[in-house]
Amino acid sequence: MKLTGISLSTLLALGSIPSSVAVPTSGDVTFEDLSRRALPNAPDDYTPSNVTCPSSRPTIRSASALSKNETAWLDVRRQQTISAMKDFFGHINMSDFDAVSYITNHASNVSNLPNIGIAVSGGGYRALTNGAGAIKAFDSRTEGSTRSGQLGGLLQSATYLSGLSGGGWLLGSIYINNFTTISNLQTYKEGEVWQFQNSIIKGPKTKGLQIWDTAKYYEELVKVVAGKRSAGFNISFTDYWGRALSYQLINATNGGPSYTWSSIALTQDFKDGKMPLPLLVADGRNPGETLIGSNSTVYEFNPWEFGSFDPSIFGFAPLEYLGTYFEDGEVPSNTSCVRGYDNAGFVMGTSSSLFNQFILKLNTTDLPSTLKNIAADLLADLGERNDDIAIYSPNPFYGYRHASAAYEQTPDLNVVDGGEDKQNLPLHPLIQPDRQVDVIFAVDSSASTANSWPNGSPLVATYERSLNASGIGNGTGFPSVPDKNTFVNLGLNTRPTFFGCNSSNLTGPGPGRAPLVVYLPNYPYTTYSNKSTFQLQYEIAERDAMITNGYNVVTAGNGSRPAYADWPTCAGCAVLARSFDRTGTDVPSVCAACFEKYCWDGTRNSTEPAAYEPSVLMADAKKSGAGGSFVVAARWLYIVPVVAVWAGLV
Ligand SMILES: *[C@@H]1O[C@H](CO)[C@@H](O)[C@H](O)[C@H]1NC(C)=O
Ligand SMILES: *[C@@H]1O[C@H](CO)[C@@H](O)[C@H](O)[C@H]1NC(C)=O
Ligand SMILES: *[C@@H]1O[C@H](CO)[C@@H](O)[C@H](O)[C@H]1NC(C)=O
Ligand SMILES: *[C@@H]1O[C@H](CO)[C@@H](O)[C@H](O)[C@H]1NC(C)=O
Ligand SMILES: *[C@@H]1O[C@H](CO)[C@@H](O)[C@H](O)[C@H]1NC(C)=O
Ligand SMILES: *[C@@H]1O[C@H](CO)[C@@H](O)[C@H](O)[C@H]1NC(C)=O
Ligand SMILES: *[C@@H]1O[C@H](CO)[C@@H](O)[C@H](O)[C@H]1NC(C)=O
Ligand SMILES: *[C@@H]1O[C@H](CO)[C@@H](O)[C@H](O)[C@H]1NC(C)=O
Ligand SMILES: *[C@@H]1O[C@H](CO)[C@@H](O)[C@H](O)[C@H]1NC(C)=O
Ligand SMILES: *[C@@H]1O[C@H](CO)[C@@H](O)[C@H](O)[C@H]1NC(C)=O
Ligand SMILES: *[C@@H]1O[C@H](CO)[C@@H](O)[C@H](O)[C@H]1NC(C)=O
Ligand SMILES: CC(=O)N[C@H]1CO[C@H](CO)[C@@H](O)[C@@H]1O
Repeated sequence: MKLTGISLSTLLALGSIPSSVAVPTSGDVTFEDLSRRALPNAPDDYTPSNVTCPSSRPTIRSASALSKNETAWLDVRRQQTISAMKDFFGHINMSDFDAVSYITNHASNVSNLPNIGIAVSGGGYRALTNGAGAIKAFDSRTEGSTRSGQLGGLLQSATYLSGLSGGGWLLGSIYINNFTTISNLQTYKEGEVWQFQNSIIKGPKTKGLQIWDTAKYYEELVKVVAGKRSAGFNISFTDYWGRALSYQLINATNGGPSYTWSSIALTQDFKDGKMPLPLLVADGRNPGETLIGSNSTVYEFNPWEFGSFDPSIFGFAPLEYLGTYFEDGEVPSNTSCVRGYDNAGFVMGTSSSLFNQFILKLNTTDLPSTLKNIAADLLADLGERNDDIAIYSPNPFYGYRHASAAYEQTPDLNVVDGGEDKQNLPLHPLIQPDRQVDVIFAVDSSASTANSWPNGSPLVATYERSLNASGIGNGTGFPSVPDKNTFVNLGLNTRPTFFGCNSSNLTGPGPGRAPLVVYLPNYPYTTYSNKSTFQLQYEIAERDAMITNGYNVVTAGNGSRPAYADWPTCAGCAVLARSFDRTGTDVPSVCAACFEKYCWDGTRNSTEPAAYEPSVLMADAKKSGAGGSFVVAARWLYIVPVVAVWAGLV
């Protein structure tokens, strides 16, 4: 489909679409200049390079506190979130409780105010699109999202936004493209990002009429990765995978080989605290082991650092200087520093390295011969049991005396998909006591049931891990959650549910020291959103229908599910819950009613449930008038084929 330069409204104006069909705002295209984005600041494109170390040489630091960079940034960010929270509560109906004044009155001591985190799960493009719908609903820049009863502004109020695997692709798409909006990502045209109709296996199309030559795409992937290899770095299949992802998420023409993850910290809007702190999660495979267990190390990439709060490492390396040789936390005096290792695509590929296995096992007759040769070479080098790892070599924690022996002694780190330890929601960075997060909006697009729907599985995994308080849990706290069968039997995977309302019933360091978790499970509001994790091609209409469904997931039907008409109010109460505790404020009656309704009450039913097969909830809702975003979805599904037929493109 080629709509280059023609906006949808132009097509409509030409009269070939019935004027009774309203134009969705996201289709009213203004093609934004994509050159305004994070920084392509790597010294030599994809190849990491030796550079002179800065005068204060990079070091590995202990995880015993937040970094100085984060601490300083938080002061700036928290001022921004105060006005954002006032705006947010300005359009949330809190009945006779004046939440705006509450925020104003407590603004003199920011630590009394809510500290919000948002977590977007893994699950391939399903998780990217469903998560995108969530972010779209939470973003005050989305048209209509700040009308009464909408959740727009929650993103602006949040301190942290975490993602892993497919959720990490979403994070990268937003942050590397200068904290752009989902609406913008949806309207970028052919030759730009998010053209998921072009399979990642076959590569993007270039601008204009020419169809991208798949062979040339693979030649590029190989050539660019070869540069890194010939500079002396060990590579893994994730290098190729990260390059391929970059054509979908960063730049369709050349895959943006010089964009680094650490450059996010250098952009002015980030420094000014105008966006939440992005946290990307990956897992570590313990040295000498091939299975990823619940005690595997969880890493985070924040804009300044790469490392882990887990006792196995308990340290952080400066992200910009990843690839540098460290010994016991120092760069030896005769060694130069390395920059450019933290390529943004490589970082996103690392968090989603589960896909390595999938691609390597694709029916090989479907793969171009270039890829078959790469696969064969790599498997010969690494062995099949190493096909899903990203190699981080040299290991920045080499010789680091505070790391466990296994990590201290290994010359390279094996980093894997952030969901491989079953914690498919990136909660780990948000439950670190130092971050003092009060509430986590957890958007779960996991394929946990046989039909690829969620069933609370990532919450169970994180809860169980946190129980090992003196070991791998290392001081993290988490609300008590029930087993997966209970999630299904009680319908906790069909609607928003709060866990941890009772702040004295938590694991970890003590009362109130774990966040309230708002579980937002993928559910079929307007489309069957349980696509396969390994579906790597989405038509534009399918992509947009998924995004709209995600919008409905987090708004509980956007005002169109009568039993959940109180949802925006109750989301507001979830934001305030821990703050009420700290300020000794009586819970207003409107919130008491919300907690009564949305908090898990401790009931269990662990009987094996029948097959879970929910149906689309609002399939016939399209004629019901203005307002609900499900209406927009229905219009989209109608409009896109009409436009395509009209333009002779099908
Ligand atoms: C993508 O890369 C091409 C080639 O370097 C460049 O001309 C184009 O401006 C880039 N696009 C964006 C949106 O940055
Ligand atoms: C990023 O976006 C902001 C807000 O839209 C804009 O003011 C800024 O100029 C952009 N930054 C860059 C580097 O283009
Ligand atoms: C991090 O903080 C140090 C000072 O502690 C500063 O020199 C450095 O520029 C900061 N890094 C970034 C990316 O802001
Ligand atoms: C706000 O919610 C209350 C119920 O809590 C309801 O009675 C009232 O009509 C709502 N106000 C608006 C403006 O929606
Ligand atoms: C700010 O609030 C926190 C948390 O309630 C409290 O521990 C701290 O003492 C307060 N600081 C001041 C200066 O009042
Ligand atoms: C993880 O658990 C396994 C089995 O319980 C154990 O053998 C291994 O030593 C543990 N690894 C670490 C790093 O704790
Ligand atoms: C980078 O420096 C290291 C020594 O610090 C050296 O071994 C390596 O060959 C250099 N790489 C390149 C590409 O110059
Ligand atoms: C692989 O693909 C080919 C052609 O697409 C098909 O004929 C063959 O049956 C497939 N093999 C398997 C094992 O799926
Ligand atoms: C590459 O991997 C091997 C095997 O783990 C290791 O001995 C070597 O030091 C690594 N090379 C670099 C440059 O990290
Ligand atoms: C409180 O915690 C215990 C486990 O410590 C759990 O069994 C119980 O269900 C929890 N109750 C609620 C309401 O969360
Ligand atoms: C528990 O769940 C099972 C399976 O869904 C159901 O058949 C049963 O009625 C439930 N029991 C109760 C007490 O609700
Ligand atoms: C709270 C807690 O137990 N923190 C520990 C986490 O692990 C490091 C490294 O083992 C310890 O030093 C901390 O005390």
